[in-house]
Amino acid sequence: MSRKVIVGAAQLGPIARQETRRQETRRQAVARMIALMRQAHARGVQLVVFPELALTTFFPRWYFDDPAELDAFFEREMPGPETRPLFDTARELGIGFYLGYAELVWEAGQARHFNTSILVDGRGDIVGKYRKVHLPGHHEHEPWRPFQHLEKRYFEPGDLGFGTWQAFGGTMGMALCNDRRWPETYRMLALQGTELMMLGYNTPIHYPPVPAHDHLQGFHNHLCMQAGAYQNGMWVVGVAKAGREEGCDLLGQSCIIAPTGEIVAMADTLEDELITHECDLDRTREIREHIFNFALHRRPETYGLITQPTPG
Ligand code: CDT
Repeated sequence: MSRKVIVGAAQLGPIARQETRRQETRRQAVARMIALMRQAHARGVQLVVFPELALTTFFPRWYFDDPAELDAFFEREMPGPETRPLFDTARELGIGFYLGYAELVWEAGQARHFNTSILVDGRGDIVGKYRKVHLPGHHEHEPWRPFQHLEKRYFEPGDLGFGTWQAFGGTMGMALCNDRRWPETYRMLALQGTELMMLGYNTPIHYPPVPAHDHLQGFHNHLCMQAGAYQNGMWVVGVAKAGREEGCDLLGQSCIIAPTGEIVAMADTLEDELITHECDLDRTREIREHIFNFALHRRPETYGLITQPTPG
């Protein structure tokens, strides 16, 4: 059986806030994603990867003190009335997708909020769910910033760990945005055999605490994903929500990275754009059976500190 999967990275351009028309923004975003799925299908794609929080504007850039206003950005069911067309299109075209969204679940009478992604197969069934582990930003309103990054306030850290799923002829892994900057993410997935990691992101170009790094956003984006791919011998598909969204510039540069660390496809706009590549999952072996043969070369007995709480 072929171990090649044609993957599409479906970058999205900006999504407007339109706070009074909750359903409308979702419908528009979903319509744009379906157009990308149809384009992908025409190019033979089997799996489409969408960005993080792909259904709405990147709302952690604002401070909300009204819980109802905040919760309007969250999905209470998946699929729900506005997102069902994505699942119907997957079934119609026989292609799967990864989707990032804000998830609100009720447990024991408590509302819980997660930054979540799901993996949907070509029958339109959810086969995997991941909740973002590394939440960046800050807890409190910091008016000195030109925009907020309140992920730490609005989401709980993911409680599902780093999982893998047998789908699309291989072992699939998921992560979200800031997770890509942490080597532990890739290693946790690789130790479970992940062959292809999907990751959506929303990355502001301006980083208020250290603006001297603004010009390095693109470099750091590729640096961490290319290193993660190579050091763990896996395909990495990183997909942006890009462009000027509500006055905030978001990085583009969505890309597909081979297990050698090479970028094999990259978006060259800041708009809705599909890039594709035929990913041979057996290419993971070039790395995993040689330079990063974990069984042969890892020395976990010397890595204990990595799983200890951070000193200080
Ligand atoms: N969405 C997300 O995780 N964004 C962060 C921004 C930098 S930290 C404020 C990222 O790692 O790209």
